[in-house]
Amino acid sequence: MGALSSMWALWFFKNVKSQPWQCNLRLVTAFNTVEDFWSLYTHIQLASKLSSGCDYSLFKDGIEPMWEDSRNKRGGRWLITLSKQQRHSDLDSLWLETLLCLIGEAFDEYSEEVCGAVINIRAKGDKIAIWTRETENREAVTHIGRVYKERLGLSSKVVIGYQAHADTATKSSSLTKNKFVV
Ligand code: MGP
Repeated sequence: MGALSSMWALWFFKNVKSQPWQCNLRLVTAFNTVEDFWSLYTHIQLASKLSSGCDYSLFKDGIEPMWEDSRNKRGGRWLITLSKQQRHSDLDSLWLETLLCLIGEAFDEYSEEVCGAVINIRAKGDKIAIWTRETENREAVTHIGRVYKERLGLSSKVVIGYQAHADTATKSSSLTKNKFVV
């Protein structure tokens, strides 16, 4: 079996508006081998087939996919925002590449800064993000951003931003300021 460096947990979120956000979040399963990753990936719905309001999250085992977790609360995310059209053309391949970056620990000595990744299926435009532990670790954050952008094959003309969860959680408008861009 191809052992992974970390144990990973897949979570599913389904928006039931009558319930508090955290009650809609469910742990699906955890795995730590390449084979178990692929059998899970081929068994579940493609992200593009989920209904609006749903999320998948893949996080290191023991880290809950929420701002409040002690391993997330000082951190932030590299956010990829997609157009509505990209759900059909790009979403599934960008998400799979994101998952492979995570389980393959693609960020060199900074992979330990990675907490997980989230995909939000939304009518207004889907989002994919990698969450990291500590916004103040500038070198780690920017390295992860540069590698991630390259792995996704994004053009150098595309700019992606990193936002602190503390800012996202307290924002009053729909725009959170970027702490870093690559
Ligand atoms: P969202 O699901 O991350 O994005 O947050 P969406 O639906 O695109 O909305 P937008 O505001 O980014 O345009 C939606 C809402 O879910 C947030 O405003 C919070 O109320 C709640 N929520 C999301 N996250 C990731 C968390 C979290 O980590 N903790 C808590 N307590 N609530 C969260």
